[in-house]
Amino acid sequence: MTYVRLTLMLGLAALTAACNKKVETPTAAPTSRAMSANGSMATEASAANTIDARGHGTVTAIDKTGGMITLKHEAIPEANWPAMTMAFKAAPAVTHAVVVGDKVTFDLKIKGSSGEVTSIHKQ
Ligand SMILES: [Cu+2]
Repeated sequence: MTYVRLTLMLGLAALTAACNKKVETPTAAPTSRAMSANGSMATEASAANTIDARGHGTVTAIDKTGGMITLKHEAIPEANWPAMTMAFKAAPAVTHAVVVGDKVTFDLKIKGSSGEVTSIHKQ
């Protein structure tokens, strides 16, 4: 019984670790450091409210099963973000609407240092 419980807990821990890993993709990590160094994103975002913003950029990666899209985007003044490449949460309607390499205009809901692409259009 104890053994089963322990295995379950370890399994959950592994799952959680995998989840965290997914959020902090290799592309997102260096950019968020750049943002903190810049000072703008962290301070602006820790206000905890959601910011609606529009961005322009290029699709560099799509993870349809994980519901993520990576965009090399231009500066987003609404969020005080410099130009960067980062991963965003995205619903299937977004991840299926474009392909890697597309130049796009997108709408964002930004919370903290992460965001979700709520709609996307090829430029
Ligand atoms: Cu960004």
